Amino acid sequence: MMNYKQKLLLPACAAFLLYGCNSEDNSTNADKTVEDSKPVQGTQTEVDPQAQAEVKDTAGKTLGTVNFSAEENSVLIEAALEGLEPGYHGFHIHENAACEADAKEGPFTTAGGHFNPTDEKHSHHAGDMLPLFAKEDGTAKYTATLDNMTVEQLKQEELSVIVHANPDNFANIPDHYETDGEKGPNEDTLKTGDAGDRQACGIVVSTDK
Ligand SMILES: [Cu+2]
Repeated sequence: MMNYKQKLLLPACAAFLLYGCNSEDNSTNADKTVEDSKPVQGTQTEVDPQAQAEVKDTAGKTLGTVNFSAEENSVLIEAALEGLEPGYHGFHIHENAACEADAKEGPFTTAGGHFNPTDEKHSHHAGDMLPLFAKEDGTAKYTATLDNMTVEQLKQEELSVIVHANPDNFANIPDHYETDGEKGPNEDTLKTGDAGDRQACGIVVSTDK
């Protein structure tokens, strides 16, 4: 298992992988990120995720990578993305390994619904994750630890990661809201969290050689 210091360094290294190792992107901002995230005492801890997803937008541009690492009884999820609209974005694991920007029903719709092997309502789906927050400059750094999914599922179930246009309401619609006489969250909200269009997608792949 990872020691304490390695855990601390992981987010910095995720950013390093995105900005530092990709020699095509050498903007001032990227340089600053590398400078800020220098490992202490010259140690070079490598991120060692068991699964990852390269997230691309509807134009096929890579926005960054989402890494999944096993922790004790949970999954550490780390992402460094750019090119997003500032603000909160719904962020989920979806049930199909398909990221078709030109899908008939709309971009990335072939990724299907949220990964939900136990047939739960939204906010209890295995694929429900904390929202992604993009800063004014469109970058997002993300670290979360969840136990509603496992690394084995992420490696084996042929899944994808979706970044939505809107925030996820986690179906938290109090009963004083009604739609067509129905109090609280309606069926659609219980499926999707009303997170809206699918703006970016990445197929989850195992990093096993
Ligand atoms: Cu989603």
